[in-house]
Formats: sequence, structure tokens, C-alpha cells
Amino acid sequence: MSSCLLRFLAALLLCVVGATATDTVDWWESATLYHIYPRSFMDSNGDGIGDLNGITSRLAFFKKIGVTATWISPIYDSPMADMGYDVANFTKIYPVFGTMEDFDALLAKAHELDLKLVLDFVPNHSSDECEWFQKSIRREDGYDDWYVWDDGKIDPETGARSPPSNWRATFGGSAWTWVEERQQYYLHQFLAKQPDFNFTNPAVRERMFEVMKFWLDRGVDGFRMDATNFLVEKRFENGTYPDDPVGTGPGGGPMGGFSYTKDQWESTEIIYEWREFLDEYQRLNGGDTRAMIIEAYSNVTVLSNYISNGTHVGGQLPMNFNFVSLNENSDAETIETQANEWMDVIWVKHKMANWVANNHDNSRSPTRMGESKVDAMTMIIHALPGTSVTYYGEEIGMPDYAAACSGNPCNFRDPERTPMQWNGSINAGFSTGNSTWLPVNPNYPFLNVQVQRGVARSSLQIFKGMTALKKTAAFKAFKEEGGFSYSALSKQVFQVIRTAVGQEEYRVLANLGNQIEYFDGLTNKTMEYVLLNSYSPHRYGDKLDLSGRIYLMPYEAVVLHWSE
Ligand SMILES: *[C@@H]1O[C@H](CO)[C@@H](O)[C@H](O)[C@H]1NC(C)=O
Ligand SMILES: *[C@@H]1O[C@H](CO)[C@@H](O)[C@H](O)[C@H]1NC(C)=O
Ligand SMILES: *[C@@H]1O[C@H](CO)[C@@H](O)[C@H](O)[C@H]1NC(C)=O
Ligand SMILES: *[C@@H]1O[C@H](CO)[C@@H](O)[C@H](O)[C@H]1NC(C)=O
Ligand SMILES: *[C@@H]1O[C@H](CO)[C@@H](O)[C@H](O)[C@H]1NC(C)=O
Ligand SMILES: *[C@@H]1O[C@H](CO)[C@@H](O)[C@H](O)[C@H]1NC(C)=O
Ligand SMILES: *[C@@H]1O[C@H](CO)[C@@H](O)[C@H](O)[C@H]1NC(C)=O
Ligand SMILES: *[C@@H]1O[C@H](CO)[C@@H](O)[C@H](O)[C@H]1NC(C)=O
Ligand SMILES: CC(=O)N[C@H]1CO[C@H](CO)[C@@H](O)[C@@H]1O
Ligand SMILES: [Ca+2]
Ligand SMILES: [Ca+2]
Repeated sequence: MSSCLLRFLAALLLCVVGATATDTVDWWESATLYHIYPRSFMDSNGDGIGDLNGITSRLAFFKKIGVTATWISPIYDSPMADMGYDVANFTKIYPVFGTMEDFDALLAKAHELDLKLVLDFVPNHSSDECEWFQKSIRREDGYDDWYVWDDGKIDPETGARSPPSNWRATFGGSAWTWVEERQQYYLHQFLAKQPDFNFTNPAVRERMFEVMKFWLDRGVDGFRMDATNFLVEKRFENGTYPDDPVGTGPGGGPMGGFSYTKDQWESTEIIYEWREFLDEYQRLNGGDTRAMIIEAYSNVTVLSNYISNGTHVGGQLPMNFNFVSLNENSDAETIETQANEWMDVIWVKHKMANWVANNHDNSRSPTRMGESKVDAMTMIIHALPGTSVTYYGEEIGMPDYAAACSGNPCNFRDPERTPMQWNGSINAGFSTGNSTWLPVNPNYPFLNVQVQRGVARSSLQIFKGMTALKKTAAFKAFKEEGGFSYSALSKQVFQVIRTAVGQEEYRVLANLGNQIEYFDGLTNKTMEYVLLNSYSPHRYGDKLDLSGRIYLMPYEAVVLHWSE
């Protein structure tokens, strides 16, 4: 009787403690964030291309697997020279994806299910087919200096004209392209079809606010800002541009190394401006935080400033791409090093973390690291404190499908963008059409959502198990003293501990190697197996005394639980 009462009181206390911890954690701080690549997620009308209605039809899936927020790669009208990262109209839906009504329906349904929806925002440049660029070419009223125009250099002897600087575009070639009609060069840091905006122009900044407001008014929960480290370039007061030092290019090559086009401080100031705008919007309109996710392949010093420089605040969530570089040779120690690189600076300063192992620009992790490590990575990404980011298909362990790279010229980013594998029917349930925009990976009859739903210890079940853990007291207490720790226990075994002090503890043990590993006396606790991958010989509910010797099979990845 009295022990019952004690238990009840303890549970009550647990509730109270749990509640305090939750109150201080905003939705973006510990989300399960799912990255949708709209072209490949779900096709609703049989044309072989994913679309908005397709996403809407699959929203229930997110609820089932514990996703709390989504971000969608660009859905704006675009000539698709860079798959939507070349926006022709920032407030119009690409017709192949659907209509504005479809978008509103998607957002309404997402909110009904309590899912946040974040839109990709591509502020660095527009498409050359954007009406603003066309007006700028013609120097129409107000649009004259919306883009970065320049006469270039004239050789005083020969009279020959050359670009203003030696800058290279990220996708190769000169970053400057001549326009006959205007008799000037324009800057583009990506494709020639992606002219850079002039972000020192207040009219451009103002228009970007209007674009943001347009989508905020429709109800979006935030933006994922693309390529923010390229916003502003170095320009001398006399209007000339400094050349990149020779020899700083990729591989020490003669080309420029983006010394003046990337990571300029003025880009950070623009992010502060956006944050002010978003906060003000929330203050006026209420509702939850409109979060800003930042995409920038920059070092942690730069990213830390994106969050805050002490007096000014910027984006809540600069993406942590450290795990995108993991490959077949990476082991637990590599993971610890990569995690530390983030935590030592960003966590220490801002108590913020997120973990990205996959996106649309990189080879998928099962291909990069090996398919036997899928579950270990799912556990690690969700067990580390903060927000986990999942690229569509990652939850079922979809690998690259290289045959997709058959186009002419072959698009090197395609293999990680093949259609989502929903079930074993035609086109993996992605489309009812005759063909799909990229071929479906032929492994789909075995590797798909439906199959994995029915199989205990499938990758999808591990994923679900981990997202469920994010709701526990131990996982919610990550910002508190002693809330988490992680380390490489050996070269191949990575451990993450999540703790609600004095209440409960979860311990992830993930063996990334193909050898049996053992450890003696990790802790005095006896713990229970609560999540097991298919490499584990143990059963759910088995007890493990960690004061003695414990073993991990090759690629075994488990979660253990202890509670007071
Ligand atoms: C974008 O599209 C909308 C809706 O079709 C239209 O009203 C607007 O003028 C367009 N804006 C630009 C810059 O083309
Ligand atoms: C950008 O716009 C500003 C303000 O309109 C102008 O002073 C500046 O010369 C422009 N920069 C370029 C590179 O055109
Ligand atoms: C412009 O200013 C930069 C930096 O002060 C200087 O290096 C460059 O020579 C100047 N160019 C001209 C054409 O005056
Ligand atoms: C990070 O990058 C910035 C901008 O390129 C550079 O100034 C800084 O020295 C770098 N910091 C570290 C620690 O590498
Ligand atoms: C942070 O950046 C803003 C904008 O550039 C600047 O005004 C402020 O002085 C900076 N704060 C610190 C502490 O450097
Ligand atoms: C697979 O998914 C498609 C699209 O939702 C559906 O039409 C089809 O019936 C599904 N197949 C099975 C076997 O459930
Ligand atoms: C699919 O192919 C059949 C037979 O070739 C054709 O009749 C039908 O119109 C095609 N459907 C689509 C959506 O292209
Ligand atoms: C386990 O308990 C013993 C005796 O109470 C203590 O000496 C030892 O340090 C503990 N070990 C760990 C890993 O906590
Ligand atoms: C790192 C990077 O380049 N990311 C995106 C930046 O913008 C370009 C062009 O819009 C996109 O293609 C990239 O995905
Ligand atoms: Ca479609
Ligand atoms: Ca720029």
C-alpha cells in the first residue's frame, strides 16, 4: 500500500519535473525534423513527379513514425535549371507541384495533425527568368541595381574587356556572365541561370521581407534559408572587386577559393535582420516560434555567429553537416570527433544541436557508410541531444541508386533523389503513372515502408522507437545538468546516455564494426533492453547487468533503460 503511494507520488513528481523541463524546450530545439524532397516523395496524379497533394496524402505517415516537423525543398515556380533552387517567382507554386490551394490544404492538414511545416527559402539569387531580373536587365524603374552588375575591366592597351574579378562559380566556370542587352556582367555564385541579388540594396531586402510575410500569413512555421553564407560579396568602396588569391581553389588549384564571396560578415547581419522580422511577426500575430533554419557549409565559428554574436540573435538552427562527411572508414571515434566539433562550440555557447546525416546534395549514408550501419546511425542521430534531421527514405535505410545517373550530362546529385519507396506495388507506390521522373530503385520490393512496418527490428521500427524516446523524461531533460553524455567506448562502439537525474536513464550502445566487442563494468546498473536491431541476439525485456562483462555483436545497436 505505502509503496504504491510512494510510486504514485514519485510519478507525480516525475510529471512535474518533466513538465518544467518541457516548458523550456521550444518545438525546434528537440524536433524530429523530416526533409521532404517534393519531386520524389509522392505523386498524386500519375505524371511520375511528386507533388503537394501527394505530400498531403502521406501526412498521416509522419504521425505514425513520430515526426514532429517537416521542411520541404523549394516548391516555387522555376525553370528547374537547379531543381527549384532557381526561383522564377517566390510567391507562386511550381504548377507541376500543384496550386496555392493545394499548398493551403497541405498546411491546414499538417497543422491539424500538429506537424510544423517549414519552407525552403532561396534568398541568394533568383532564376534569370525571374521578372525582377528581366526588369533589371532593362534597367527598369527601381530594378536597376537589384542584381550585382559591373562593367568589368578594360585592358588599357588592347581595349579588351574581362570580368570584374577572377571569382569562380560554385558549380564551375566564371562567376560573371556578360549580358549583351545591358552591356554589363552580372554575378552568379551557382549557375549562370542563378543571378545573385544585390543584398546591399534596401529594396531587395524589403522585397524579401514581403515574400516571407506572404508565406507567414499563409501559416508556415518557419524557413530554411538556403546558402546564406553566399548572400553578400566583398566589394571595395571604389566599386571594384578583389581577386581571389591564386592557389586557393579546390585542391590548391589556380582558381579562386571563394575568399570574398563566402562567409562575409554582412551576410550574418542580414540573418539578424530576418530574425528581427520573424520575432516581430510572432509578437504581432502570436502563435509558436517561427523558426529559421540555416543552410551554410561553414565552420562553427561562422555558424555560432549566425545564432548570436552576444548582442544580436539570428537563426535558431544552423544545420550541422558534420555527419554528412561520414563514410565507410568512419568509426565511433570519428563520430565522437565530429560531434565534439559541434558541441564544443555551438552547444557550449548556445545549448543548441542538430544532426544531419543526409540531404539532397550528398550521397545517402547507407551507401557512404555501409548498409549494416543504418540502425546504429538512426539511434545515434536521435539519441544525441537536440533536433534530428531525416532526409526522406533515411528512415527505411534507402541507399543511392546510381543507375539514376544515366542522364546526359549525368546529374551527380540524382542518385540520392530517387522516388520514395512506399510499398511493393508498381513504382513502389510512389506513382501510378507509366514512368517516374527518376527510376525507382529496383530493391523496392524488399525495401519499402510497408514491408518494414510488418517486420520487428526493421530500420523503420528502430526509427519509430527512437522518436518515441524523444518524448521521455530522460530525453526531455537534455538541457539540464547531467542530461546527456556521449563517447566512443572503443574504436567501433559509440555510446550515448540520456538521463533524467535520479529518475531514469537510457543508454545507446552502437557497434559500427564487424567484430564482437566487450566491455567490463560500464556502470553498476542493471538495465533492460528496450530497443534492439536485427543484429542483436537479445530479446526485448532482457536484463543486462552492466557491472560485469557485456558483449556487442557485429553491428549490434541497442537501447537500454533503467529507472528508479
Ligand atoms: C508571381 O506570381 C503571382 C501569382 O501568379 C503574380 O501575382 C506575381 O506578379 C508574380 N511575381 C513575379 C515577380 O513574377
Ligand atoms: C546595390 O545597391 C546599392 C543600393 O541601391 C547600390 O548603392 C550599389 O551600388 C549596388 N551594388 C551593386 C554591386 O550594384
Ligand atoms: C580600389 O580599392 C582597392 C582597395 O582599396 C584597391 O586595392 C584598388 O586598387 C582600387 N582600384 C581602383 C581602380 O582604384
Ligand atoms: C572560420 O571561417 C571564417 C571565415 O572563412 C574564418 O575567418 C575563420 O578563421 C574560420 N575559423 C576557424 C576556426 O577555422
Ligand atoms: C553583433 O553584430 C551586430 C551587427 O553587425 C553589431 O552591431 C554588434 O556590435 C555585434 N556585437 C558584438 C558583441 O560583437
Ligand atoms: C501502394 O501504394 C499505392 C499508392 O498509395 C496504392 O495505390 C497501392 O494500393 C499500394 N499497394 C499496396 C500493396 O498496398
Ligand atoms: C500510360 O501508357 C498507356 C499505354 O501506353 C497510355 O494509354 C496512357 O495514357 C499512359 N498514361 C500516362 C499517365 O501517361
Ligand atoms: C560501483 O560500485 C562500487 C562499490 O559501490 C564502486 O566502488 C564503483 O566505483 C562503482 N562503479 C561505477 C562504474 O559506478
Ligand atoms: C551548399 C549549396 O550549394 N546548397 C544549395 C545552395 O544553393 C544552390 C543553388 O541554389 C543549391 O543547388 C544548393 O543545394
Ligand atoms: Ca505529380
Ligand atoms: Ca550573393
